[in-house]
Amino acid sequence: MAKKKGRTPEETSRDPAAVAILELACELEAETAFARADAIVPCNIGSQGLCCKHCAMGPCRLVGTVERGVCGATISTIAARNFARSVAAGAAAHSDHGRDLAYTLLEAAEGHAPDYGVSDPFKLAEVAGYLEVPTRDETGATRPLGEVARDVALAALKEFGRTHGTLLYLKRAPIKRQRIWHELGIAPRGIDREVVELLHRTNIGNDQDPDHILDQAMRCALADGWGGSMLATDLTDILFGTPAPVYSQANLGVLSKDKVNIIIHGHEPTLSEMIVAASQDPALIEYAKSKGAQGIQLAGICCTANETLMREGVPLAGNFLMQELAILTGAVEAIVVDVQCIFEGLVPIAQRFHTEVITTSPKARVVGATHIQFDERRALEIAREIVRRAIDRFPLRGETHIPDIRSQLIPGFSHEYIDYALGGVYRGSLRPLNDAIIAGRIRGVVANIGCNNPRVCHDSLHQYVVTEFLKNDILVVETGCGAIASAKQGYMTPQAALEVAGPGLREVCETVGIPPVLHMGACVDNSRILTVLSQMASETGLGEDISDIPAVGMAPEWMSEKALAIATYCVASGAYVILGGSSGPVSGCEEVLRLMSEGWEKKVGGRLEFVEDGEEIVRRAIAHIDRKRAALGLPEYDARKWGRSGDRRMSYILELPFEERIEAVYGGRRS
Ligand code: SF4
Ligand code: MSK
Repeated sequence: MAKKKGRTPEETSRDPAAVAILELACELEAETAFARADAIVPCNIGSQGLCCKHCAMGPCRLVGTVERGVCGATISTIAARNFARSVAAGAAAHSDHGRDLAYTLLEAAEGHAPDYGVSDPFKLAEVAGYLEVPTRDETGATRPLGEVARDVALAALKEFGRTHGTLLYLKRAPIKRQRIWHELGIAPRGIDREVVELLHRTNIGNDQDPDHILDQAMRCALADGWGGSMLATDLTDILFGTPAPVYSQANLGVLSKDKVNIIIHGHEPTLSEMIVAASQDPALIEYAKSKGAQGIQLAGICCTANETLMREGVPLAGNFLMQELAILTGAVEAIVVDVQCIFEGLVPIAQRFHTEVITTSPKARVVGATHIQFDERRALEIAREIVRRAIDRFPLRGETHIPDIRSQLIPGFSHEYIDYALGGVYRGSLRPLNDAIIAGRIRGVVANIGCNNPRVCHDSLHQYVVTEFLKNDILVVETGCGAIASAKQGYMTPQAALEVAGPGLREVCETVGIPPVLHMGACVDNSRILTVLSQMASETGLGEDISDIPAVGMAPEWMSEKALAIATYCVASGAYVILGGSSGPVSGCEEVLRLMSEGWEKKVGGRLEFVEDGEEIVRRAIAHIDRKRAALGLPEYDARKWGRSGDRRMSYILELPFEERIEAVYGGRRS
């Protein structure tokens, strides 16, 4: 930070823990992503989607009077192709993650991965139903769990290379939505096929109709949302359990001054779940003590963090932009990474401390890191080896700077738990949520998801938009690094509803005992949001399709191609989606911007917009919610109708001394 004139720490992040460490980075002259972002001026042509480098006749930069590339490609074709290729990359990343989980389940079911098993047999049976795997044999007897698990894994793998028909999971969408996909010809077939076809179509000399290219971008993204990502979520639940509320903490203050700190970072839960188990191994805890530590503290960054948080309550050290900052505390013995969102900048920072960067995936190595390849067949053994290595680093630890900042949170809101919380064990349903929206207690729903981006003041847009939505009685559901931002802000406790939420939302949260911001998991778990929206559309009162629901999706600080894939599958599922923080990757092409907003709205009922400013994001989102309410014939939202519930008066009254209680209730009259 110190070398270049850039933003001050306070201008760089809204998170006080991050600001404290950024001040330390200035003192140490340590380089972080924030400093690199200040030093690198983004390419004005590439950032608008106006540069094509798909062949060696280019790269062609379509600026000034240049209207076509060497091959004759127009600005619209180039911008659409660039966007589509990002969607393909994002869909590939999520879906490949899902494939790995299918292989893990298969290995476990066939007895080759003894450290894994079926943790949620109910979910296994449900998924078997979707994948047309019988759970009973010809005689009607229940098939052994291992056999069903094996067949579910094989059926899941088949979806990646499906040769005929469309993805089986599409039937989980509302009927009307399925019809739209089939009529438009964008119902995804094999998951891999859609990624490959999109890359094929955007190769030089192929699809040269931007609208048609974007249709395939939707089909590919749908293969992610209703295919790879949804499978990843379901298979993770089968293997490690379907999340339910747990208690945890968030921010750098969860690191321990006295214990061995191990950070898990990346996306896949297969190794991190084993590291959770290894860190609880009494022999390893004793080993840590033998090295002078008081124990072992695990903490997570990014979506590996979200996976282990949701199921095990492993605390969150921070979101995407805090991976380097965690090392700068000087208190991290090892940062263990698998795939996606891992900074190459971790190694030079770690080399200034005693921290070991350990890569584990055969798909992602980093020069200068230690590579310990993960193998499901020896999962716990490898996890133990990693934990032991971290412990060995503890005596090398120097001065530490752990900010004493952490927030409480209650994560774990799978769609199954939301059903249960709202409807109880015998009649789990989203009916109460629909009713609250119909009555106007809840004005609508916002899904706030996605990354951080150092081009934006860290967490600032997440914090701003979420606060505004809560004040406006809008229930917020979250995943990914946006969820971690809210967790750090303290919005994921039921108490937050009393302090921040508007009167109607507060009533609902008080009644059900839920936070006003629900943590639904990692970035692959946006599939859970699709499931909730489908269920809401299936209940009566809010139309019959996702596009009818007063809901908006957004990623105000997005940076990853995965966010583009997520945004596109949400739009293709009928949602209005806003990507924030910049003018967007196709801002140089009016036609493509129009195709993705008005064009997609006409075709699929959802629209994608790029909006830089937080206030404008909130304004457009609320306007959309109110428009959808009006279209459904729901009463106009009116905050004055709510907030005088008996509960609140009762809790206030019960705290009063007896005489004052009588006064409050009867105005002093006693019979
Ligand atoms: Fe240029 Fe066309 Fe080649 Fe792209 S595909 S680099 S526009 S010649
Ligand atoms: S980790 S994709 S920065 S949400 Fe899923 Fe966070 Fe975005 Fe990576």
